[in-house]
Amino acid sequence: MSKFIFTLLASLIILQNSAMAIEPSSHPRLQAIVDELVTSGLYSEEEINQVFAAAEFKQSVLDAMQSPAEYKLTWGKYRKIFIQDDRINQGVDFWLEHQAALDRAEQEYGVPASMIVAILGVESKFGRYKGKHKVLDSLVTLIVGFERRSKFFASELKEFLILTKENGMDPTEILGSYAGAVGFPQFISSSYRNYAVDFSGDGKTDLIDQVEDAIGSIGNYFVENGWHRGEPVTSISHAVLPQAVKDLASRKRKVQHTAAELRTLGAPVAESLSDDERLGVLMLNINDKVPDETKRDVYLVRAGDTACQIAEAHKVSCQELFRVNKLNRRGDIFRGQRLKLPAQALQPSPVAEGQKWQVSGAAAVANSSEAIDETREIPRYFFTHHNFYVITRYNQSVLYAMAVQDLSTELAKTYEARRAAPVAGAS
Ligand SMILES: [Ca+2]
Repeated sequence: MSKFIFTLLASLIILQNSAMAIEPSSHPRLQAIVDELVTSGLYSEEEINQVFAAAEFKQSVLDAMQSPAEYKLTWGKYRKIFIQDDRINQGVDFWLEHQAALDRAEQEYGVPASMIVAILGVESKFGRYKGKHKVLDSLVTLIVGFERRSKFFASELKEFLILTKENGMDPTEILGSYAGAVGFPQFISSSYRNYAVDFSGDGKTDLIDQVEDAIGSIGNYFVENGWHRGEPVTSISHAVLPQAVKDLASRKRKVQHTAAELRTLGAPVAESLSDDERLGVLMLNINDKVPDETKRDVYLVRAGDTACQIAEAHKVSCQELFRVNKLNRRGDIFRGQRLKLPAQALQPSPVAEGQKWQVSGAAAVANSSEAIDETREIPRYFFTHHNFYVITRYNQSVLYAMAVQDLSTELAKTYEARRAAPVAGAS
């Protein structure tokens, strides 16, 4: 049997079993990591073989990868996961409990305590959900089974193996998300190595068990990604704006307009902002789709789909779908592949009354049975500031950034109210 056929068969066997050991030699990217770490002297051959002997392919990881919340939920549902009393109250408890570290991080990094708490709330519910997947299994599975991002996850696996070695952690035991993010702030390995800090000062940088390190590391992450101390995230939430300003609304992940330009169009930009301050305009509205710039234009291929059927269903030409996705002439696609949809498929269509917010464009299914949050029915226009886009460095979705910002605002309100209120039972 040729080596190629053998490798192919081995891969197929691996893919058919939900949990099974993986040989590094079964995949060139795994073998490259082994070679590099052994050559560099960081791992002995025996040591790295022991690590890989413990790695298992997990179908559950691939399944989870196919349906992250930003794809499958409407903005209304997505927001509700995070903006709810339970999470807000736990967040304020967390804030009061770790007040000193949060104050220190706010001072040192200029990132408000409410923002750090909000990130922890969205990422792990303040450390309650740090992930149940073995990071080693997740990363190996994604390298072997998630072709589109195999290269990225291979890079993360290498970082993970260096990270654990440098920090004296057992790489076969660390738990995290299905995508390999760990600890209170759910850092992936490259972020851990680049941005984590020892904020507790005990000589260890531990995002899994040391909450103080997690708090400081989020502050540092934000600063390293361009956070501007003292600046707002979003400024107004406004339903009535001149049409010319509304027309500027986009979900591009950058600040595109100067305050002067917006003022000329009649936008109520805060007087405190100088003319050269750069802002984005973001709109969230129940009657329009709420496409996410990074994720909206995607169709998840199901078993039995053909490229041209997908094109037809989305009213674009076969040719255009091939071109945008760089498909070969046969239009080969595979189950689980994310196909980009060309621009003409993304024009907002008339929306039936009662239809929900839609997140992911054509891939989202309207759900009219769910009760609509009345307070969110009016269009919300925001001026987004530079700091808003720093949040999208943490997670590329503008919906994520908006959920974090909304949670941060709610946390700050409840925190102030709790501090102002007399302690229950005190006389
Ligand atoms: Ca520490």
